[in-house]
Amino acid sequence: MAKELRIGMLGCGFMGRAHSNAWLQVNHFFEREHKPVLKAVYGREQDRAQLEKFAKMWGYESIETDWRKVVERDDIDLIDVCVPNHMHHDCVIAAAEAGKIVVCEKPLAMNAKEGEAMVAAVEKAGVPNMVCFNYRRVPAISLAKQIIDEGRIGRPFHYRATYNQDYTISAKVPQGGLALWRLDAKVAGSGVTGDLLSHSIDTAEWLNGPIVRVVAHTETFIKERVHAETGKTEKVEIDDACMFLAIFANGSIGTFESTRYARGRKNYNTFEVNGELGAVFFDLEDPHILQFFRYADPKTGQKIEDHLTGWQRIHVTAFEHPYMKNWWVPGCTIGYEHTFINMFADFLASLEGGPKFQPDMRCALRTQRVCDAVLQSAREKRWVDIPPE
Ligand code: SOE
Repeated sequence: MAKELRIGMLGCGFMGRAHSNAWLQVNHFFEREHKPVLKAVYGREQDRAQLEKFAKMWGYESIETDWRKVVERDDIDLIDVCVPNHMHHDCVIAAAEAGKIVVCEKPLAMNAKEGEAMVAAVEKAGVPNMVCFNYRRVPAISLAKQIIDEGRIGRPFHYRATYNQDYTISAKVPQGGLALWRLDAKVAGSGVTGDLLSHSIDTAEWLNGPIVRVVAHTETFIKERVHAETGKTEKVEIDDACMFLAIFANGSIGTFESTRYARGRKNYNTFEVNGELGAVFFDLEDPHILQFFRYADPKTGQKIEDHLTGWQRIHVTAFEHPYMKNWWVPGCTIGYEHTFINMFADFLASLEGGPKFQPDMRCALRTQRVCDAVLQSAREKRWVDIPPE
């Protein structure tokens, strides 16, 4: 029986597009009882032209320039928070208090203190909630999770993650404004740590369990940039690059590297996990491939015959692979936008009595705590422990 799920979208930028597309597409590929309806979208008065264009392109029934009005409307069931990070806290708490289902873009918040208040609000209200770490729903990453959970790499020793881009190398790139708020610490909270490493940390903890200790170094290469909104040259307060070492609860050790100054790298989100029996490697710039190295059979302990040992490139497009039976025929790839569709399909399934959706806000708070510990470590130049939940 179809059930309307009336969406109130907060934000009309890059993530507003990715989410709107996913809400519109999800019923075309996944059988779900809920039918998303794009009811209203919020954007700032000063961005009205963009807001109107956005509403028209995606088919929103109405626009609002005061986000609280969207939250208060009783013809809306779900608030989707795609505004910049400094607004997540207020929007999520208001939405929870209004009894709405709450979806929030990553990272959860500006810091863990804000995140704690958000988790308390959604849990007090008892509303379904989720945070959009969309990369868990890349089929090849889900397959890596399956392979690890099946014991096929055995005891893990090393976890190695990178998340590198190159779009801020020029000193002429301004900070702030609709397009570049991620460079403005007052709006983003942090630089690559919150924006990019939060993805790597979410994936790492999902695949390899909790991180318990970190030591980090951050760098800001360009110290001042023009602010797009004030027109003035202002100090850059974000981390342009961050590297940290991590110790996992399972005894394995990790390295994490992220920068927006890796000339040539656009969205180079990679991980490799090396275990006793095998290894997996993934690169988001080659998203439909999972590399798998098999050293020994996990059930028998028997070593793979020498002449067959080697890295296997698995083209993750078969019906048997995660999510792929809902898409095309084997061999036909899917892309970035589909990760959001897969994610909302899982979230709708959880609303309909399916498995509990993860990451919810409580889970994303852990990622936030690791990010905070990384930044604290870089500031204080020492190892920092991450408190257990
Ligand atoms: C930044 O460039 C960014 O858009 C992140 O904010 C996204 O979360 C990431 O998926 C792609 O890169």
